[in-house]
Amino acid sequence: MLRRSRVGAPLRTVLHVLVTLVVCALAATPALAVRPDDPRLADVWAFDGDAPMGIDSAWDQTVGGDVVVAILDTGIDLTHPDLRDNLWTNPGEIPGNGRDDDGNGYVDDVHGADVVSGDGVPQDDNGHGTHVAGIIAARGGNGIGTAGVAWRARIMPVKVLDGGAGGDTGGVARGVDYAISKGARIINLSLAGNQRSPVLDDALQRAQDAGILVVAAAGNQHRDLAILPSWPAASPLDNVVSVAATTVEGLLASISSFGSPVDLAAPGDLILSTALGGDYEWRTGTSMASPMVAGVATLVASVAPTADWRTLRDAVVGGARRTVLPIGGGTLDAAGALRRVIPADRWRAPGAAAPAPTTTGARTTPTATASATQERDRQAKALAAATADAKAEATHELRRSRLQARSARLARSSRGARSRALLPGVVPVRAA
Ligand SMILES: [Ca+2]
Ligand SMILES: [Ca+2]
Ligand SMILES: [Ca+2]
Repeated sequence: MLRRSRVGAPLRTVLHVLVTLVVCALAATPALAVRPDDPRLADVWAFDGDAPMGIDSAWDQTVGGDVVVAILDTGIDLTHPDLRDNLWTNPGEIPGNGRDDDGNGYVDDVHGADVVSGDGVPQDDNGHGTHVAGIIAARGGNGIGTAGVAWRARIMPVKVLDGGAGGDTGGVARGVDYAISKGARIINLSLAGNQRSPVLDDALQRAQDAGILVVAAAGNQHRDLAILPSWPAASPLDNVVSVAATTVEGLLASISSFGSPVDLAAPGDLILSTALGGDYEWRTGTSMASPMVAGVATLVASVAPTADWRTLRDAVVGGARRTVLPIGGGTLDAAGALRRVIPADRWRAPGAAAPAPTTTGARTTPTATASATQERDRQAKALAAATADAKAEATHELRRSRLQARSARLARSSRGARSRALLPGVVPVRAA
């Protein structure tokens, strides 16, 4: 007894010191790595250090947490190795039992829904939504491909556009309601139409009432939205943030719409992201700029768990860089956005968060970046030329089979198709 007590006391002291040391070490070591090791991350110019959009400093603070971001698009490639681990899961649905367990009208909608076909499988048959999803939340730090802006966030794919990347505002409105009902905090709309739609207006109002921020592409018609608006980019609702696209030089992309209704500009020219079949590809458009902003809003939401669209909007718009571009607001700055919600004494300084930089490629000077981009541009164009014929053939074939299927559907139910086309307040939209 006495002997055990004599030995036990110093042991307890040693253990106490060890535990204290471990606790102190844990407290001093931030939980997150700064820069993920994904091999193709160096090919995403928007994430090349802090210069394009402040991403490195942002990743020192957060990488997205469990925030749910809804992507209303052509669906996503549900088996893509760089997306599947970040998929949102519907807690109310038992997978694969052929039943609509949560009674929302979609059977087995385990990872999102297809509101075009009315089923629970938002599989992408176009590629647009898969690319957009990768920009927001391709899985970072998994040793494959790229990383998204918020690379540990939760993706909720909602298919509102068909295989030809077209749709109507009735479908988009159903997608918005799905996202509201399933707890998304941010909705990305990389789509636009030329006509305003009361049906979509009402849905966006419901999103505002639910506290959701909606990020919308300005459109690719290179026009002044103050004169010729596109929708929902020009929506007067304050929870709708519209986004123009910029190039690596910080200029407005030649296709991008602009004007005072546009709230932000973000990288949208030759962006590398996820593609169908587990692949990667470069795309250009305001469709690529919108998810950059949605991703940053997701980062903000992850450090402000109770914030609604007001705080998220204030962060992305108020934290933007001043610009001379012809838009209503500034250019996207992920670090600037986070500084609006993280107090200065809790801001992690560069380099303080990780023992050593994990950058896979050397940092490039602006000149080197420009020439690297020209090279990438050349490569992308060469690739595009080489595959254009095959794609045209495939598109033709797809269009033909789709037309046949459509004719068959119309023949089966002409009354249903006609009544859908005549729904009041519904107008066409397209991927942007
Ligand atoms: Ca269901
Ligand atoms: Ca089920
Ligand atoms: Ca990855």
